[in-house]
Amino acid sequence: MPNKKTIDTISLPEKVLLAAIQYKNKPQKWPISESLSELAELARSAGAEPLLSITQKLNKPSSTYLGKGKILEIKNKIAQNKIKTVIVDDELNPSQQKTLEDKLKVKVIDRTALIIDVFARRARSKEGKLQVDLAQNEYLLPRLAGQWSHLERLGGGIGTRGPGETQIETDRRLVRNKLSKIKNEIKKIQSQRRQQRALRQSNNKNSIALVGYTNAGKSAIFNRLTVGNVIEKNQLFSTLESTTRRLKINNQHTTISDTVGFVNKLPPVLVTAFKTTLEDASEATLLIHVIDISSRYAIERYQIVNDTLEDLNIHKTPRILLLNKVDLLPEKYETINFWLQTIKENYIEQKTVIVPTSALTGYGFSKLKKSILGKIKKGGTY
Ligand SMILES: Nc1nc2c(ncn2[C@@H]2O[C@H](COP(=O)(O)OP(=O)(O)OP(=O)(O)O)[C@@H](O)[C@H]2O)c(=O)[nH]1
Ligand SMILES: [Mg+2]
Repeated sequence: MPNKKTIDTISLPEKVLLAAIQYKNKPQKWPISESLSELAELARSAGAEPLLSITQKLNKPSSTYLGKGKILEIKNKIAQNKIKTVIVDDELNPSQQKTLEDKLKVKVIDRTALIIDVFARRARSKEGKLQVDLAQNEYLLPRLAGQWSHLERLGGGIGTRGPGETQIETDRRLVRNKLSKIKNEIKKIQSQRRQQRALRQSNNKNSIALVGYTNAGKSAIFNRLTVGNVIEKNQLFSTLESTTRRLKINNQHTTISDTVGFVNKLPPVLVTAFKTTLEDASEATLLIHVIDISSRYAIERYQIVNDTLEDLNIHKTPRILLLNKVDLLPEKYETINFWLQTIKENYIEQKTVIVPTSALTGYGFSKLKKSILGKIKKGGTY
């Protein structure tokens, strides 16, 4: 029989409520239900138990993110369901977050902090941990200022000087010092990585990177192509650090890198912090964009990845599109043809090579290898 002490020390998942705005005038990538179910998945990945979700139709977020009535409704739900934390589906500014916490009397986390938290849980290597640390501190810095901004806004005077300001300055200085230390360490790792890459490039001029939405199957494709052993798991952000292996197809040599996945509203602080890791994609001469074709929102995710590649300024790198997980499609061939047609007609340039694959069964891999060879030859640099 476990004694009471043992029971007390078992940490139960934190019960959370999810809140989102359904924007009336802003076109959204997908229905609010899908955005919320992704937020719930992220929350579960961070060890929380999403119990309820609440949405409100608004033109834009208010100074308290949601309207007064909704906040009252949330307050009641918090009391009824012993909710410990509210997670909102957008990035909050520091004052919105503070006001919401004051009103709700529970912790309020935004989508950005949640994604950073998931990354923090997944980071294993020194590089991964440093990059997450960088993102966390970059996220914190403006919010430290925000914590005191209500005093600053009062325009000084009694009660707004002294400890408050000194505290902000001390906190800011500490965070800035930490940031510069992390950046220096990252620079060292970056220069080692660059040397390794330069060495690889001196042996052969071509390199491939797998890119795509998180959980699309990049690592599974990588493992099957290279007999690699990177983690492939049915969870968001399994891969944080990129891995590069040699790839030999019909006596042609190249290298291939597995990279970190993307997600809707990927926080810019993470994109910046993961620049070193993403360099393998930036430097690649061929991108293999992996799409989970079994997802209802495959097209939307494809577009989100495209937008992120554009942000990284690598959208013009030659590309092969993989329609992965075809084994999960109900009527395989008909659905593949439908997709091929839809994508070709609406979304991509006609000359883009599209290959349906299954990393599970190996379907499409000989076509994939041929396509890689085709790109290698066409590219001329290979
Ligand atoms: N049925 C099926 N499952 C697949 C296929 N490819 C990958 N999976 C599964 O999908 C899940 C995610 O695969 P990963 O390879 O980890 O995905 P990823 O794109 O690397 O994900 P992150 O590293 O999190 O960005 C795993 O459970 C895989 O086994 C496929 O072709 N068919
Ligand atoms: Mg992966």
